[in-house]
Amino acid sequence: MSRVTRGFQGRREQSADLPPGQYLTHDFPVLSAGPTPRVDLDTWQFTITNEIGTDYSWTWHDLQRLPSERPTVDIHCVTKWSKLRTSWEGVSLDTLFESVDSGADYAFVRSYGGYTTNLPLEDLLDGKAWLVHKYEGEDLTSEHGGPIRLLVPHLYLWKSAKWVRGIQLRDDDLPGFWESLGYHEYGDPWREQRYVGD
Ligand SMILES: Nc1nc2c(c(=O)[nH]1)N[C@H]1C(S)=C(S)[C@@H](COP(=O)(O)O)O[C@H]1N2
Ligand SMILES: [Mo]
Repeated sequence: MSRVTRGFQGRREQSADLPPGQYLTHDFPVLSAGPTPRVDLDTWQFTITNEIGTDYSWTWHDLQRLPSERPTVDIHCVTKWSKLRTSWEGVSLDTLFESVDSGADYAFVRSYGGYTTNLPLEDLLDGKAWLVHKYEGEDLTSEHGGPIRLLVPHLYLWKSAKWVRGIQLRDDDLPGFWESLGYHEYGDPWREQRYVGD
């Protein structure tokens, strides 16, 4: 299934597609808080842990057997660049969560390399988030989070954890890396929720 966000209908005023304070870029900047970790697909695992500690894990082989989607979405970085109509390929989080038993409200996302970010669980569901391994038809490069990253395009891009390795489901919210350093806990670009208090 292909998903298309606003901006699909031909050419239009760029400003109408851009959240407040954002500018359009055509290249793809790399923003990483640390070195790029080496992630080997042969040993890659993605694990969802529910609030009572049950683990649900997928290998790369498992992931490849699941239905794949090709979302075309706009992405917005808190450092003010946006890219419109980026295309990706991967597995919807809805597909993974079909087998997960949880009543938790919050998700704490962990990456290989130690990066973390948090968001309400509902922001990962209902067609809003994917584990992606291709960008514009090519394997996702390691600096952009390859082999596999999270994509949550309706929130600022710091929520889209590169080199993602798992999600811990929690009854209480726990701030991730940037959220602990003053970024907004939710990060809606359309409400310009960049920093705490925005
Ligand atoms: N693991 C990890 N994921 C991460 C980051 C990071 O430093 N480490 N940076 C975040 C931030 S702040 C942004 S803007 C985007 C940048 O993605 P890009 O480098 O592919 O543009 O990744 C997000 N995901
Ligand atoms: Mo960012």
